[in-house]
Amino acid sequence: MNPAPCVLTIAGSDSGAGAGVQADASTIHALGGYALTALTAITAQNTRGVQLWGPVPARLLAAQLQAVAEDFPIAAIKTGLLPGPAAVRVVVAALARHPGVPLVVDPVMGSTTGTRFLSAAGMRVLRRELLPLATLITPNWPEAAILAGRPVRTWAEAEHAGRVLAAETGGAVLVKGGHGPGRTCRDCLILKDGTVQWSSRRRIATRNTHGTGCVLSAAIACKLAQGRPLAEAVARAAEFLQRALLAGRHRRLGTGAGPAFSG
Ligand code: PXL
Repeated sequence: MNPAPCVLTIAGSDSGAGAGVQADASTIHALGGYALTALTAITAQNTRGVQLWGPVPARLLAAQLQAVAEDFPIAAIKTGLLPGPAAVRVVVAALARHPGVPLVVDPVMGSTTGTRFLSAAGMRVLRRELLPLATLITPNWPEAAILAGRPVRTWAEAEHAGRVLAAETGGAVLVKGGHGPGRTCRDCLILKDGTVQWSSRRRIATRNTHGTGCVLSAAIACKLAQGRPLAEAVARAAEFLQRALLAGRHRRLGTGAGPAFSG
């Protein structure tokens, strides 16, 4: 049997384990990968929101990235919460050790409950230095609007923002449709060559949506590590998330927004 491919997640800790590195690691293991983790920040959090959070010192983040790089064959990488310019720069420097390894960047800016994680300065560095290295960027509507510098209020505007971002970064962009209106969730994938692929799925009525973006980007990274081409990796990851949301839709874990994937 082939060994599980190593997938590195560079992300924040969620003590409630619905999002962040905990969601990434459970997703990667569920999909047959082996999760390596480099923590960027720690949040004191439950299903009701973030109580307190803080960044991991840049030196400690750099040391985690070096430790895993020295000892494991890393087949794909994803980034989630990056708390500021120093963390982004450390990640960019570490990526030089992994040429040709697929990189999924989930441009996490804050929590749905309103805590802001990435500073304006961090955002500038992310845009200039990290996004151009990404195989795929996975913004939701608010993130796509901020990164593309234009409003995203309709499906057409979502595609437009995605095209702008793809042109600017030279990589592929998945504008996720979870924030859109109606009974279907429509994701827009813009490939490197400018090809646009829309995919629609039934929106699942559930309060358990915490960590959807983390689960999706981790699943995409895992599928890429397993050798799937990008569009297929995205489709299979979205199917995994859909099944997880469906399976957990009535579960009550915590009193607020429960985890999107709970095993
Ligand atoms: O879903 C974005 C996100 C990512 N990472 C961590 C988080 C959150 C949202 O709350 O807490 C650690």
